[in-house]
Amino acid sequence: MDIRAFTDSSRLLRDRAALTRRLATDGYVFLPGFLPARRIAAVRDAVLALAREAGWLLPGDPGDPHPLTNPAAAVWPPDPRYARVHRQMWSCRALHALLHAPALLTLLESLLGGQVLVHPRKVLRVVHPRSHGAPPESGWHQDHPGVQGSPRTLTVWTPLTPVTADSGSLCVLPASHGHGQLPLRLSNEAVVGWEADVRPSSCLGGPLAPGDILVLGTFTVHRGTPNISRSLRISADCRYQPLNEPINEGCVELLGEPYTWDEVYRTWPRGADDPLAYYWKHQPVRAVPYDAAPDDLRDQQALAAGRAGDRGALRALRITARHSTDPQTAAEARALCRALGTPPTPAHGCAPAHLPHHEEHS
Ligand SMILES: O=C(O)CCC(=O)C(=O)O
Repeated sequence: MDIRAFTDSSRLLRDRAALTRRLATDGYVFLPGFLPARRIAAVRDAVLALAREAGWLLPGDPGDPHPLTNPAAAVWPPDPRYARVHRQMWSCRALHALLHAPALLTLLESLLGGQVLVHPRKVLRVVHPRSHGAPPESGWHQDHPGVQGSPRTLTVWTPLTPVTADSGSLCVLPASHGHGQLPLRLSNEAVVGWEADVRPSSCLGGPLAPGDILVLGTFTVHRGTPNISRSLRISADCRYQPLNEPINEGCVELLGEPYTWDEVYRTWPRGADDPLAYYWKHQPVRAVPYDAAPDDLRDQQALAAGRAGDRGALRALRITARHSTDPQTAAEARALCRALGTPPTPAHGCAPAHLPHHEEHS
């Protein structure tokens, strides 16, 4: 795959109409050094301290942004030991505060042309080296089928550790947002078992520094690439949408998680009195139920491929077996896994099929 550099749009920060036009044309804007390195370092150091405490890192300089990981301690979702550490990392107040940075809010307000709702459920991705057995990354995807809510939603993705040739990163297909929701194909190489049915020969990517941000539309096709280094790749992402448009309740509430917002806030110095705690309760938020139709379609696609003996459906079938809300569909997915010679145990890194953005290396 030919990987070309993102176009630097910093010059357009002085001309917000031109920046908005560029986003509309390219489906993304890249703004190097937009966030203060000091704030990024504070989040990264907090995450790395928890990784160190959990034994995920080999002994070394605590200030090193690329500490080596400890292969002997490698655990993945759905292992509860992974979930416990990731939850502590994700709960860090500094992570949530970073994604509410005033400069970001001003930028998003100008790109969206009005008041912005910051999605409460932020995403922290801690991607372990592939060589230690880490699960696959998100394949090519659009955020909209999982995120739902406003079709004008924008994603901000920002690296907390330097992105190098080996760390892997976010790759983007420019101008891929203009055809609405794309069909999906089954893929054992994508964490959720499916990816957008695209076969690009080139994409945008390459080295990024902490503080750089990528802003993507919710239909812009992108993917995570493998971490072939020996350290963690850590990044954060968050979605922003017009305040007056509906939001999927799964992007607000911690649905499917074994913990509550109250428990998260208990770890913050000011607890639920923190101005960021339940901030959305003071806004006119219109939360709507998640629409499971895209998942049902994917489950049926996986079952049909499984019945036809397609081993390319295995990851999707294991995810369907674990997450389908229809017991008959889940039972058939289990039976098909066995028939294809694989136990229907949860695929490592497996996550709700519909939420590539909450995938669990996240
Ligand atoms: O950071 C990654 O590895 C993938 C990010 C992603 O897929 C997303 O933001 O939707």
